Amino acid sequence: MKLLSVTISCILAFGALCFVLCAVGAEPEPPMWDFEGKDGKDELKAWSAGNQLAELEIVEVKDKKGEKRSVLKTKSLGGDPYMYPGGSSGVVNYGSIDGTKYNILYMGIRVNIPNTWQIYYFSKQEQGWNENQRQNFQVNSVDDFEDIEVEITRGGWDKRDGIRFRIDPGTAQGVEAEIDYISFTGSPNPDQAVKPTGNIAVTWGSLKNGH
Ligand SMILES: [Ca+2]
Repeated sequence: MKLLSVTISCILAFGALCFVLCAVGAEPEPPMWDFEGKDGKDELKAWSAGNQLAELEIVEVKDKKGEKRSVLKTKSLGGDPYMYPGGSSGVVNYGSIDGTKYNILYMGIRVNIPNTWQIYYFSKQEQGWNENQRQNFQVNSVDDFEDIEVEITRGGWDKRDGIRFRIDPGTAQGVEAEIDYISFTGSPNPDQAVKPTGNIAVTWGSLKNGH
């Protein structure tokens, strides 16, 4: 009888150990927002329009093909607009991002004027919203929504973790931005995907060099 109870105890202990290891090993998915449905509107309540931005709102618009898209809409009111997805500069409601695994920012965007946008970030290795942890990228999608892919390397994003971020939708006044989604794992609606026109290699080169 004692042997049986020892055996059961061992099995239970082993099971508990496996459970703990699984929990520790489970990696959080990086955050993704597509601004669809009621969840999208609820989610937006957590966001902060940190500086020089018209109110963040979710609206339904049509793309060039006439397809409906639910988008985050805002407008820059100065040369340094920024917003914190899923929180504020101090707290966010998503698990921090591992830059060694997720170093490409995917966004579906339509704008009224081409402009330079920025991503700033905060990491475990460098706990400040420093200029070093900033990457610029060009958004030119005036005619229709485009799926932008930005490989983030500046400041060592791709070697850092514990990351949270902010988006600066433009670096000038008067940029009207319609953002269909923000993701680090690709477009949530690949059937709608419209790649940037022109030579992709050139586009990528300009993105990578757009520091
Ligand atoms: Ca959307």
